[in-house]
Amino acid sequence: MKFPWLKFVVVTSVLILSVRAAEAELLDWADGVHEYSSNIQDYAGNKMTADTEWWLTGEPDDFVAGWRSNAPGEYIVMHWDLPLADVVGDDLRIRLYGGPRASAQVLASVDGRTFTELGTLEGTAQGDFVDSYFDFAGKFGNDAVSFVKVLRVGNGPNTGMFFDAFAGHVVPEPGSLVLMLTAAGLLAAWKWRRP
Ligand SMILES: [Ca+2]
Ligand SMILES: [Ca+2]
Repeated sequence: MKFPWLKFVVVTSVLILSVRAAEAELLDWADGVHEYSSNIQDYAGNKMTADTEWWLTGEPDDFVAGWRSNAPGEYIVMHWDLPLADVVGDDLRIRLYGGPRASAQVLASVDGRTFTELGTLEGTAQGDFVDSYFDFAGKFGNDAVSFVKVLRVGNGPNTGMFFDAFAGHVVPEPGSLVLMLTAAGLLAAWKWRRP
């Protein structure tokens, strides 16, 4: 082949584009708010209602809802229409900010009734959003998660916590898997025939 570097560039580009497309396709932002305590509000103090649950659903947009200091037992339960996959590594991403002494439990559920703890959230530097990640591995057997709950632990001064968005991964459809395997197979065959 006259331009071996060209083949390298093409193969690498196709692989990077395939992986990017697969990642974008597999990320799944929460579809609804299933349940929440009575005092959940935005940063300006407006209580969340059925009309403003979009503060928490969908992609990150800097619109938030959560709790301020001195309101114990606050919680939010998010819901996904399609069950979430237990992929290799972390499965759940939560974007939030919180006071320096804030903390919360993160739990997940298959049916919205029985919840299993995944880990804890801590406060962040003042006003800074952070992404926290959690793994479903070994917690739900073959059952898929459709509900995620954040439950306030820290209460008192500097324990406010506000959430922007929640994401999991869609269970990959057989069709997209076949497509990716076919692409990988074609690339391998091309490399084999034209060393
Ligand atoms: Ca996992
Ligand atoms: Ca938001």
